[in-house]
Amino acid sequence: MAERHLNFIGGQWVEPETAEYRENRNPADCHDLIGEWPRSGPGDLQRAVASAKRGFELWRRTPAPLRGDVLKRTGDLLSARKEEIARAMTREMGKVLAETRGDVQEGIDTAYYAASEGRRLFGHTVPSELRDKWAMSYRRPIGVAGLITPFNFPLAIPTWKTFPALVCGNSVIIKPAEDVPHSVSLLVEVLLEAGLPPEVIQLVHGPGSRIGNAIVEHPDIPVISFTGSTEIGSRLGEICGRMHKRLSLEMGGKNAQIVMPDADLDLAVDGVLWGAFGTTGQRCTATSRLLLHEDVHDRLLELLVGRVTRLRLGPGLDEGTEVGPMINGGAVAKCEEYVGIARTEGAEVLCGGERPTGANWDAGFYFQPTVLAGVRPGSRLACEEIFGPVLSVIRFRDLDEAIRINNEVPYGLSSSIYTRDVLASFRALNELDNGITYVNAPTIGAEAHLPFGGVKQTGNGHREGGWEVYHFYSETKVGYIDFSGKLQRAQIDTYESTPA
Ligand code: UN1
Repeated sequence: MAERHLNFIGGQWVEPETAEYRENRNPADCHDLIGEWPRSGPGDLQRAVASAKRGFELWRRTPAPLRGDVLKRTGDLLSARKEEIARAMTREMGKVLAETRGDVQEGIDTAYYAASEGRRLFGHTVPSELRDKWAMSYRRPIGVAGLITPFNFPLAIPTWKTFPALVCGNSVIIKPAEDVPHSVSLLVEVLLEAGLPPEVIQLVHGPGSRIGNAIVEHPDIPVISFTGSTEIGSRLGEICGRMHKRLSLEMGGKNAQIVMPDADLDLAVDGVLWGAFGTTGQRCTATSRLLLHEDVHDRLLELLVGRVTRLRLGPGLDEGTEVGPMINGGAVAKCEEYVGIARTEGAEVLCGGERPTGANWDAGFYFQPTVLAGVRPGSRLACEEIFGPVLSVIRFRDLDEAIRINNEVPYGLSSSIYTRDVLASFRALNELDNGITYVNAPTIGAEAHLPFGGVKQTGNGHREGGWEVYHFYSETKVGYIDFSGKLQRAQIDTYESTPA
């Protein structure tokens, strides 16, 4: 019988009220049953909210540097358990071990940044226009934060949201993607061991349609952070707009790598291999369009296809594997569907395009790394997010055209340009409509201490990571202190009482 895992609600590990559980299986081998996790019901969330409100009352009064100390210990514990957590993550999510180690490292980096932010959380002190009066802004916690996290970074993305929310003094209810419940269960274990008061965190497993929605609809959860599809993000936006909630959305991408004629082509090939096929293409930041200048188009494709066909597909736990399985059958089917669309749109399948078949592959959710050439700007393939190892190649004539093609999609997360021309690099930084642009590096690989996010349909103006996220999880308050001992009226007495 599979091991049953629990929710963490009200300071304890508890069964869901529904008594329903969902199997968590290894996407590299469906016969490998990892365990069963709750499919919670509305009553579970209700109890989580009641407890998180108690947790908030305690935590908001804990000095921020002490809140930071909990995150420091969390970073230490994640470091000590890095290998174990990485293995558990690869087993449930599929990506290769080097990447899940990186995923844990991103959590560690986020923890140490958050720990030190507990000693900053800066406000401003500014002069008042009146005599003997001070004016300052400072930051207050908001309340219970509802965090809804995706499958592709099973630990890092939950830490991007949880750690800043906690350092700012909020309590947290987290609902991880149903395909990867184990990683967040381990994270909650670590936070508790690090000394987080139990009611400050609640973990409620379950379907997005049930628990995710209930979190967003709940009147006592004033701040929501969601990473996932643009379609769901739009629905959450409507609900949060109606309820006047603060909402951070991190959604789709259709990220392009541009290769100029003067680029180091070997470096550009290394970049696109990692950007397009790392994490089996399942990153919001994945390279899904390769824009090639006509002078290097054929040469680069020749180099690229040679390398792609040699990529080693296999279980992420095998050290030799370069590309792991996808998360589930639906993700594989979507890749197949887009290869079909490519054919009807007149693109050419240069390599891949299918699931590998045979005894080695049937138990896992594999799809071959795929390169599609002759993709037309504006076509479905060029504009829609696939979230898999499928790369669309587009030819361009000059930088103006490359910039136009980059910008004519609904998304705007990351972009990249390979060139040795300093003028072209800066024009790209200036004119590509994305939240992140890389020069001579792939579209993936954001670092934890810089703001992360995108423009257009990718986001709603907020950023995760770095210093900006701390503004999202705190409310700015202003204090005026008048020590003149008399009534001073702003705007009116300002000039009256002050000789010019
Ligand atoms: C995501 O793609 O969903 O920049 C997050 C990167 C990683 C995070 C990606 N640090 O690729």
